[in-house]
Amino acid sequence: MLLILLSVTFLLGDFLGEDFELEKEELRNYNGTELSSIYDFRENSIKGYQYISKDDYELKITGLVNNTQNFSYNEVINSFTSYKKVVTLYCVEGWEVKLLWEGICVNDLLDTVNISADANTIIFHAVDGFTTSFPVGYIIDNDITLAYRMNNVTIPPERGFPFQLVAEGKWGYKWIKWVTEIELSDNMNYRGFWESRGYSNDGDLDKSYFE
Ligand SMILES: Nc1nc2c(c(=O)[nH]1)N[C@H]1C(S)=C(S)[C@@H](COP(=O)(O)O)O[C@H]1N2
Ligand SMILES: [Mo]
Repeated sequence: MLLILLSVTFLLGDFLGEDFELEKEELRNYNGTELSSIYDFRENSIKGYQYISKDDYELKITGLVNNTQNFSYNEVINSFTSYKKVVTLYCVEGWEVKLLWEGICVNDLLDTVNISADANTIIFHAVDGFTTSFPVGYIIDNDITLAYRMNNVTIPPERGFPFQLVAEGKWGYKWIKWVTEIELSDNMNYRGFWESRGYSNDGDLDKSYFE
């Protein structure tokens, strides 16, 4: 019986790819704080779910940098210190999720490329063509993280595997999922997907999301 169970688990593991830890349940409480479930969200992505293969994945750091970088998934996960934090994501559609995020600090990634002095904007690109941008200072001064786990499990494909930006203090449309590229730019007027459709460029939670 045990053997059958074990082999079924292995087969399932193979089928799903080892990224999605079957054996681990998501955490619903962290240090006394109740968390939402990672399944509590509405699918409203611009092109639906994206399924990124861990083996082919590359995170590129490009633009106004002295040396560009290409990291594999494992390089990102294993080369940098990881941080954990409970943060709530608020979508402009009126729903929210409070989750435990775990990821690396974007600063640590930027340290590897040596940003040019004239870079003032960071544009994040995703596999579905979605983009969003921030002043360099926002990312650096707030120690913004790029998450690869939520509620103690690997971020599932539907929620942005391999990485989602934890854009604290910003509306959900700044929390880019399925991130593939971080571009340093001097274009302070760059506008991302929703920002070029009338949503505020800074996306600050304490202000209206319309401009
Ligand atoms: N690549 C990409 N990232 C995206 C989006 C998208 O359509 N594509 N939608 C954004 C919006 S509007 C919200 S509210 C959040 C939702 O994140 P969640 O699925 O983790 O709740 O993802 C953001 N990141
Ligand atoms: Mo959203």
